[in-house]
Amino acid sequence: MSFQPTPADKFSFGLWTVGWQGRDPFGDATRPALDPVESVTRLAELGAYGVTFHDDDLIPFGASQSEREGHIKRFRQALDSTGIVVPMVTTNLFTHPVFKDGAFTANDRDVRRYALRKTMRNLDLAAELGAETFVAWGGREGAESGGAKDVRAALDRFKEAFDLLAEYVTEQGYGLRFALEPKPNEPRGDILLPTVGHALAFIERLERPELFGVNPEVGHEQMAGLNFPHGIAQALWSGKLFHIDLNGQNGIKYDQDLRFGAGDLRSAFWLVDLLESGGYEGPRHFDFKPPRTEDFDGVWASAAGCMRNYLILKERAAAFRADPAVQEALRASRLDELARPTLEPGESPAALLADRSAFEEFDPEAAGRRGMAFEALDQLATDHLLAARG
Ligand SMILES: [Mn+2]
Repeated sequence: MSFQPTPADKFSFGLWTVGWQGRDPFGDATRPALDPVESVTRLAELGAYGVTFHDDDLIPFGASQSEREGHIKRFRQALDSTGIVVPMVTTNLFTHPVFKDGAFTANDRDVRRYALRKTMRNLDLAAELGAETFVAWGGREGAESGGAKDVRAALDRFKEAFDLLAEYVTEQGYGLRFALEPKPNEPRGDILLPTVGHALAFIERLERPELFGVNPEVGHEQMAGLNFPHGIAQALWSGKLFHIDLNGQNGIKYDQDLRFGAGDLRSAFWLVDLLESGGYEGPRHFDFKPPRTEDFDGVWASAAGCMRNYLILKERAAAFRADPAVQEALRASRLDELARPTLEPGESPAALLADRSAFEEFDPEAAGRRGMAFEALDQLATDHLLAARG
């Protein structure tokens, strides 16, 4: 197996990932700025199919109109010459001090209106570049202290913002859908819509819920101690997995943004197994940060590693699913029974009450003694993940 990525694998990277200069709360940049044109060229050579960006990644904050046009023109030329596409665009509503208390939910109304205008301008650019998904990560939408934010009012403002943006893309005829990106904390002490579940519930309160899904990030759910594949499964079940951010994280600590496959490798195995079998057709998007220890050789090694690890896990998951011993173990664990509806077609509460085998004749003690055979199944998964089998 070469594990060589091709555009058919639909791997994409944010310009801010390979372009991260290594600035953190304790240290200065360890790498110079990377020209977006260089990023596009190198990622194409590595086998990626797409790049994504925040407005400010491509066009420096405060650039004049003519400077803006120049940046976009150079970027378009790089896309055209490499065949790289832009499947997703997002807006930076967190770096500039104006967003220190948030954007769509800032207490200052004029900041909220400015954030909407900055986003609408970027929606125009996203549509112009053919993006299908517009990600909204509200990293500054939150608080450090209880009295500082009326969360119910902030959620009203959040809804107001997304309803307005959905109205705008509908009026403009843009083929864009929104993907909300949950995160529990960092940079704010507590961020609104902290998990996939919170975001899914919020979406149902919007005026055009069909235009909204989620963009879950591996590390963000794991920072909350949650099972990422379970969150992805629920997003798929809800028809809301519009986009995904793949990376690596070691448990409940700061947002590590490791390359995909670093961190919780078992979780990554189940994630790839799910994405490849669960009907997800969108980009396999990497949102990671090459550690600040690395020079540019390390940056490209890290980016290549994200794709290689995905392809290795894809091959391992396929081997797991194809193994007759695994299929037997799945039956022994009664996954086929879970897939069968609990009720007969059209069975009513009265019919269930009349079924003596369901209660009066059911032997809970005997059922309680039955083993579930999950350990043998999970060991087969471990064997396949470690390539100790097939
Ligand atoms: Mn992250």
